[in-house]
Parts: sequence; structure tokens; C-alpha cells
Amino acid sequence: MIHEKFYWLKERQEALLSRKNEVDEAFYNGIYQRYRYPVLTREHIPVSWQYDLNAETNPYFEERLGVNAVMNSGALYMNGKYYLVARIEGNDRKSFFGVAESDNGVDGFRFWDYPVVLPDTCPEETNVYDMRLTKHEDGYIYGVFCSESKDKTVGDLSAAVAAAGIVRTKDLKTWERLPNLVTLHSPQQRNVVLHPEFVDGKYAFYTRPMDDFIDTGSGGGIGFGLCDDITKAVIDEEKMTSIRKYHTITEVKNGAGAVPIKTDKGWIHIAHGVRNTAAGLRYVIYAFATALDDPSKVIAEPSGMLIGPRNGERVGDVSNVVFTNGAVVNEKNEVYIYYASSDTRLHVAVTDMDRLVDYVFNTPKDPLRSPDCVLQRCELIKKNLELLGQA
Ligand code: M1P
Repeated sequence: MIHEKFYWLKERQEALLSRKNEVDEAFYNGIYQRYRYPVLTREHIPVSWQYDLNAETNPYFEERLGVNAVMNSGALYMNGKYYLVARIEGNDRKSFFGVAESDNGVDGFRFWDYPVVLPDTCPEETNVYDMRLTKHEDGYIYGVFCSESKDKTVGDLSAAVAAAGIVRTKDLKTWERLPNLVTLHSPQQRNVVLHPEFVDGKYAFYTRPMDDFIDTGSGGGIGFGLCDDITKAVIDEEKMTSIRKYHTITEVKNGAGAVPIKTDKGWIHIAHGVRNTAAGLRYVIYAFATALDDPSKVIAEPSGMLIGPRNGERVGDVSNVVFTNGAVVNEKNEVYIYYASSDTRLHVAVTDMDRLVDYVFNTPKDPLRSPDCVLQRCELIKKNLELLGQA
């Protein structure tokens, strides 16, 4: 017999799933619009994933397999629908993936009946998260994610090794697991993204060379490497693309985010940058562009952040974080950037290609020093005051 509480909980969830999202009118920057409600939260997880519905075996209708957070999601726009492969973190701290689908990209996301069950080919793998979905010109949809295992070479119980796991699919239902990416010169990798086109006839990856699980150490920023065979992906040379710089939003580390978006002027990348503060690390989202004929060469890098955590977004399991690993463009050239806040929930910011291109190519660069930054701002003010006739 189904427990009566199930119907109560289901009705409550239905109200959430059918709630219309609204543009957050209190926010304006001309670049994108924020939305009032997150698009995915732990409350979006189907009741049947968490509760035993049987009144005999669960008389108190207690949560049996709770979910703690729904966050960093890969994104795909396909056949008029918006798909997210969300990172779902159970109460047991292990993450897994679930596909959620929506007709409009800003609300109504519903998870499919079952979470994604990836082929279990790596016995050492303990945790998986942050899948980037690349619709590659070879015809497959690739999922590149962080595959984490315990570092057994040191005595520290929490020491871990991060590698890039690779799967591919045609329908988000059947997944083929390929061997993890091997980078010959970087001991660890996280935030790896597959470029959607062949480069010089090869598969191209954005990497994030790391000496250690948390610290990038000597890793200078976002790398770029080529490999001949994705079924045995090995990268020798990692060239640097967007590099970390002193006293900027990327000082501590940065990492590729969404799959690059192709525009007439270049590939637009939406990535994350990390700096340190007295309250711990602060993660923000920034953008840059690389050349169409050389996707490793940065040709534009607007100053500062594109999206930072605001209001309630600032607080969560890992506070003061916004993080993206998915953005899509629809046939109207609208751009949906999915970003998680504080490792807890997922939001959307919506813009369009013209605005995004304008932002990336016309926002001034970071002059890197306060005296130059203030001069840059004075120049803007001067022009404006002249225009206003107040100079
Ligand atoms: O906790 C913030 C983010 O930390 C990691 O990002 P990075 O590798 O750049 O430090 C990731 O594990 C990410 O999942 C997480 O949101």
C-alpha cells in the first residue's frame, strides 16, 4: 500500500515544478537577465528517488536516501528542448547525474524516471561530478566529468586524485564509457571541456592542469591540448589559454565552464575564476574569447566577472560560489547560462548572442593596477559628461 504522505509530498512538489519563473526585475546590467527562482533544487528530485513509498516498509514515511544538493549541470539544447545533466549530491556526499528536461529553459525542469547509471569501469572511482556536454561534429554527444578517487600514495585520508572521465551518447539514455583522459604532464585534471569541432583533424580539450586535488600549484590557468583518438585520449602538450593573473578574479585558479559558443568573431568561453578572501575562496564566472582559427588563442578578455554570487546565492554548502558547466543557444540566438550557487542549487541567466558578443569584445580589459583602473574609469566618465554637456 502506498503511504498517504506520498500524495501530500507529490502535490507539494507539483506546485514547485509547475511554478512559472520570472525575470528578476531588481537586477539590471544590460548583459543578461537573472531569474527569480532557481531552475533546479533538491526539492526537484522525484519523491521516488528518496522515499520508500510502501506504508508497510516505511510506516513513518521517512526519507531513506536523501538528496543534499542539485548543482553544477551540463546543458544541451536539442530538438526544441532544454536538457540538463545535473550534479546531484546525496546525503552520503556522493554525487551522481540526473537528466532534467524543460520546454523553455527557465522553468518546468523535470527529472527523468531514473538517474544516469554510467558504466562502472573504474573500480577506484569514488565520486563523479560536473559533466560538460559537448555535441561534437563527429555525431556523438560527449560527457566529460570529474572522476575522483582516493589518493593512496599519501597517508592523508582525504587526499584525492581528480581525472577527466569521458562518456558518449546519442540520446542521453545509453552511455558508453571511454577511458579517462590522460595528460602526460599534469598529475590531476578537473574542469575539462571537449571542444565541439575537430582542430587540425584532432579532438581538442580545454584542460586545467593541477599538481594537487585542490591546489592548481604550478598550473597556470586553462590549458588546451589535442589528441588523435578519443577512445584512448592522451594529451601531450597543454598550451595555456586564459591564464591566472595576480590580483584578479582568477588569481588562485580558473577553469573552463560551458562548452565554447561559436560566433562570427570567435569562440566565447564562459568559465570560472577563483580568488582568496578572509572568508575563504570566492568563485565567480567570467568570459573570454578565442580565435576561430586557433581556439587556444585568447583574443578578448573582458575585465572582471560576468556573474558573481548575489543575495541568497551567496549562502550554501560552499558559500560565495557561482559555477557554470553548461550554456546553450537556441534557434532564436538566445543564450541560457546555467550556473549553480554555493554548491547548492542551479539558476539560469539569459542573454542573446549579440549582447554576449558585445560584452566580450567591447568591455575593456583589466588594466591590472588600481592607478590604471581609475584612469580607465575616468576616461569613461569624461566621455559621458561631455555627452551630457556637463564637462
Ligand atoms: O566548491 C566550488 C567548486 O569547486 C571545484 O572547482 P575547482 O576545481 O575550480 O576548485 C569543483 O569541485 C566544483 O564542483 C565546485 O563547485
